[in-house]
Amino acid sequence: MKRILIAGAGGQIGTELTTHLRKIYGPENVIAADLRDCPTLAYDGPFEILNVLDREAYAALVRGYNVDTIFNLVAVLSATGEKNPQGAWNINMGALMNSLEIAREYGCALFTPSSIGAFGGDFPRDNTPQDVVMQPDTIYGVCKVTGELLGNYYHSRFGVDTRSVRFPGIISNVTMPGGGTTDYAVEIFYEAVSKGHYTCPVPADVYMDMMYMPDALKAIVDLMEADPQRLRHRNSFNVTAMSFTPEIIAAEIRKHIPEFTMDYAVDPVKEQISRSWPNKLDDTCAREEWGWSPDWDLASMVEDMLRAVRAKLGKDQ
Ligand code: AKB
Repeated sequence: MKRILIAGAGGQIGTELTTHLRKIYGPENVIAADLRDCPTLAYDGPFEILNVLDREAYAALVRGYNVDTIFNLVAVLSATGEKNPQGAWNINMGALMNSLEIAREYGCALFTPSSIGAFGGDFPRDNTPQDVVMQPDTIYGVCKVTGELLGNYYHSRFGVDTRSVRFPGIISNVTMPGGGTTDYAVEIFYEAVSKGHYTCPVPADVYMDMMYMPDALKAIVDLMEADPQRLRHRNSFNVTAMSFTPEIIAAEIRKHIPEFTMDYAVDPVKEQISRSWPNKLDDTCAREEWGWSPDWDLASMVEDMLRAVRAKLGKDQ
């Protein structure tokens, strides 16, 4: 990776990935692009307004900056996708097809995240294997499975260096996630610090895989820098760092904020989605093929999130 374009850089992963990659590869070599203006991303490196559905404009950026690696982070997430499935398909698949075609034409490597949302149907919920039948119940999942297949197809058919991980819920304290089923695991910190109370939209007993942002950034860089000879899989690797229910994360927060309370107003869409996903992934293939290993567990993540959110909300005195 020498000249990098991050499409959808203004989102939850993109804002922190831009900063992270600029530290490693040099600010001038990481071009952030988003549909909306993002002044913080323009501060220390190139930023461009880009509608990824406009293939000509997208290709012109790749040509103009002599890009060799594309990160396609444009996605309508699981819960929002169910409000307008056709719109979600058009955006998610339009962004992916343009990214694949441009990567093919200009010889770029391409990273597009997949998700635990790619799973669904009848599959082992515990220690979900890397290779299993995937029959997702959401349009988001349908897009992710299609994206995985297309990524592998473009690799085998055209030799495009496509790579991907199936991200769990990403927990971070810089940019809020939006429209996902796992968003509760971020919102809970802001509500715990500001109000001491959270009303959770996901049922108390549902386990989902989660990961703290520093591990997500590490996974992306380690996979993209991995020796291709070692990769038996490409699109997409199971990765996880922790798995918990709303009750378990609330109990962990209570170790730091004993008066914290939580009740439930379960969103039926989020309930149905979350119950259709794995409880916990088996990420052995990622560990064996490119050395994946997370640094953060539930206890260390909660401690660090509370410190960061308290500072952000001015509640750290
Ligand atoms: C969502 O909840 O839709 C995302 C995801 C797990 O892909 N955070």
